[in-house]
Amino acid sequence: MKDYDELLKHYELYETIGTGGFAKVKLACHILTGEMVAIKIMDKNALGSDLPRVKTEIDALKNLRHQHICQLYHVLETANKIFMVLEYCPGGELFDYIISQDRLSEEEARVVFRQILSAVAYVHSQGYAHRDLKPENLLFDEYHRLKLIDFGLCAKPKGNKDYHLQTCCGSLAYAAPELIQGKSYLGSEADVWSMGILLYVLMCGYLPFDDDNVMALYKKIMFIHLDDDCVTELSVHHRNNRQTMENLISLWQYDHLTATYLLLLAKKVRGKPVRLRHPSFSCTYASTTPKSKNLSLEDMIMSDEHCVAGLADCEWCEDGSSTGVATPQTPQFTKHWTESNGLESKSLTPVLCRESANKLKNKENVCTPKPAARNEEYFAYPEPKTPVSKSQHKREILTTPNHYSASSKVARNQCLKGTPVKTPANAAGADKLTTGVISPERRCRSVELDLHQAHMEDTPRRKGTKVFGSLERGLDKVITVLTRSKRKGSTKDGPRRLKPHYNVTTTRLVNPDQLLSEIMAVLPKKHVDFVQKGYTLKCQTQSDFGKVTMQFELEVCQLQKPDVVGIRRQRLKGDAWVYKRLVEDILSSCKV
Ligand code: H91
Repeated sequence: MKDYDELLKHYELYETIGTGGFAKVKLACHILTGEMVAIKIMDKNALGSDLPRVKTEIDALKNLRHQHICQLYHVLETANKIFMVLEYCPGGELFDYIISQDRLSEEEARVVFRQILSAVAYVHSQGYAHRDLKPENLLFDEYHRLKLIDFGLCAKPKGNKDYHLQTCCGSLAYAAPELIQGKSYLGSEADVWSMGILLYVLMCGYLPFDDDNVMALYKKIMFIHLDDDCVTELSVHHRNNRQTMENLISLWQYDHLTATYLLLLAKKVRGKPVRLRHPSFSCTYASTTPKSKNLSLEDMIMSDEHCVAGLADCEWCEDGSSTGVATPQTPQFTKHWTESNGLESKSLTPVLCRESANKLKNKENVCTPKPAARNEEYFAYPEPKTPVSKSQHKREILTTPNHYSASSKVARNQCLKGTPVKTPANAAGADKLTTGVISPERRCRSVELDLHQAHMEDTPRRKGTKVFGSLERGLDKVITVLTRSKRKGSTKDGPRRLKPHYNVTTTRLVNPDQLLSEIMAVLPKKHVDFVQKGYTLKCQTQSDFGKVTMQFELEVCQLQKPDVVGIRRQRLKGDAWVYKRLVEDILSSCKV
């Protein structure tokens, strides 16, 4: 191993802790100081046309020194390899942290975003643009401080800062419109766009523009995407097919159609049903109607006659069954109200959302209130995190964030003693390799679709928002509290003992073997190939063409206080959002 000779003079090499595109990242210890480092290892022969990317990154990192940028310490080049010795960030990716919390509170988002901003402002001040800003490229150090990594796509235009770039790069979901259009653009401006996406992800826990289909995603980013619900409603209203309707709206003539589309969209944004009213429906403000003057709230509820909208936020639902809710009588009226699938609805009932009901209580307006009849489906836009929700509380009980895991601490201690760190993956069939059943159908994509469907069937979810909840919630399904006596049945060498960490999903289970077998039973059903090593399952998915699309590890571990079993999860390769969906699907499918 000539290539490693020089490196091994100065560093003790431990396990692979990650992969980044064409590189492998290993944990190591700098012998003289005893400090842990991360070493990015690249094979020059495998790099091919990507070699300039590596040079770009090295050049940039040599010029950048900032508290929120991963520090480059040492570069070694041999005949076949390039080694980059980098600051070790044991706190994991910002991406994993966000999903473990669902989303960040405004306070925490502010702390996190300020660090990103200071790193990116510094990068720009030095004449660079990062061009691949995303939560996967921000890691936490042991003090929970963020460090920006992966400068392989960064650009330093020669000459002035206003030099326009041409290369389209980075992750589509975070890419600025000018960049994906192939226009020339300013690198720093493209970074600012990505930071906007990042801020959205921090606060919402999902992407603002997201689609499985690349073309559809492209359209959304360019705002040339028309909202499906609004188009449907307008198509039904105008008795046009969707395509004709889309073409007409896309003319953007700022006529009545433009107004109706935009106002309908504005309603949707505010969480209201995407419904058009019949043109004969008056917008007269109710309090001006003489008849309404002395009516009590109850009178108003019972009287169709007085159900004059006029309220900015008067809403309607299709459920006419509620008591005391007036149903429009006019046949013509009923006929025109439609469900969003384009079919005529049977009975449509005017209802009020909470704010309107409150106004009613303040005896101002007339319309028939229905308590808090907000349609979940329409909450497609960010809701800032509120102090403590029920589910949040539940999660907090289940997971306790910690800055770095036991493994890294053990490694650090051992490094200081000069002992190589071995990551024991012992117990149940220790060191015996068990290969999972490899399904002939390895369509990762179908897994995603199934997942979506499964969740849709499970619980009504918000459209456009998270398809699934937190990993912890997924695990609620596998919660089975086993008796202590059953635990005795488990193998002699138990799973690794780990401290709570946001990459560790806590269960209420006490039997690791049972959880392990449950996960192993679920993986093939999700088209995930795996190799078992002790309590660690090394998982991967492949495309139809046999390309490895994702690699990750699931490790059943033992937690203390509470003394329960957990699952450590680690993404090694693949799209972070696809990984999130898949792992949540796996965990929520575990039935013990
Ligand atoms: N993602 C986009 O996997 C997939 C822990 C870990 C700890 C690290 C320090 C530096 C880097 C990675 C670390 C790391 C990329 C690092 C720095 C630069 C760089 C690259 C990596 C992965 C790559 C591996 C990362 C996480 C993100 C672990 N990683 N485990 N300390 O270019 Cl500048 Cl590729």
